[in-house]
Amino acid sequence: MTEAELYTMYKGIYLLKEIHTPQTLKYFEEFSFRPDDIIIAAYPKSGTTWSQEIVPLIVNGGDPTCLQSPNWDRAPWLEDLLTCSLNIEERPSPRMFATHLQYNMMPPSFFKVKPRVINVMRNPKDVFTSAIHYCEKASYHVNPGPQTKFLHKFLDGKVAYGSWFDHVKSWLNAEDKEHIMHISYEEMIMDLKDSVSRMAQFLEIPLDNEVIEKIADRCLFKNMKTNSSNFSLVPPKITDMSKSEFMRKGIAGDWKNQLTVAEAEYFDAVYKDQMNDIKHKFVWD
Ligand code: PPS
Repeated sequence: MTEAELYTMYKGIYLLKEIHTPQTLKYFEEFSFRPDDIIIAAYPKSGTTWSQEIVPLIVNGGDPTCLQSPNWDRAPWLEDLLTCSLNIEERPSPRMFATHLQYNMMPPSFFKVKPRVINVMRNPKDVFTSAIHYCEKASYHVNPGPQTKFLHKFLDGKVAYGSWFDHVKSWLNAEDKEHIMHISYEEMIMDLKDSVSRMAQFLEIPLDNEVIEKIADRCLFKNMKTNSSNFSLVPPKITDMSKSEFMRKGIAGDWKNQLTVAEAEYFDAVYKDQMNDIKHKFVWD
């Protein structure tokens, strides 16, 4: 199916017609935040689900019972259809959410209330690699087709949720920096314990070293993979995990197995051009 059939245009970016209906987007735009809400902001395939596992564990002092509900319920996407029916207004604080949208697309209440945000970023070449596998199995995404063609769409932001560059730059350039923590997938891969500890500190949730270690261990790829309450619950008609699992490889640098030399060089040239005004030091640079 084509972009016209599967996607809708929202503030200049493609969103998924099935998940982001006009009713859902209205709910999102009118959403009222609380100061102690916690938001995970990540471009798709950057570590959203991973953070939807870590943050609830931090909030619940390491108690794994909070992981019994699916990730889309324990930290729902603000812009998703399902979220309207979760009775979020009744949830006790601190509520946890995720979003794949850019900073400038957040609703007015976000800018007034300034809830805490954990912004997770990942090497865009690995985001692309993860995305091509995901789009092949998810019926609500346009089939990626030939890799180079999909690469151009990805770099031009003609994919669901728009441009990786616009997304990352929007959160890095956000005002009120003190309520936003930036972390990368690669830092989490390199030292998960330190990443959990930094997230807990940012959220001002004191945790014993032992609890931090327990959370980090539980959220290792091999251990998280066994938590069936994550994406493995999605019916095969919607996401065909027989093509590749949602928890696919969970590594940094898989792009080396995916991109041709010419594709990687083209990617680097676009990256250099798009990111030349960004001072943030990324692990992958
Ligand atoms: S989504 O669909 O946007 O919510 O996807 P998202 O969760 O952001 O990203 C999916 C990728 O994250 C990997 N993942 C992990 N990597 C390391 N450790 C842990 N615990 C972990 N959990 C999820 C997942 O495998 C996808 O990456 P790839 O490269 O495809 O394996």
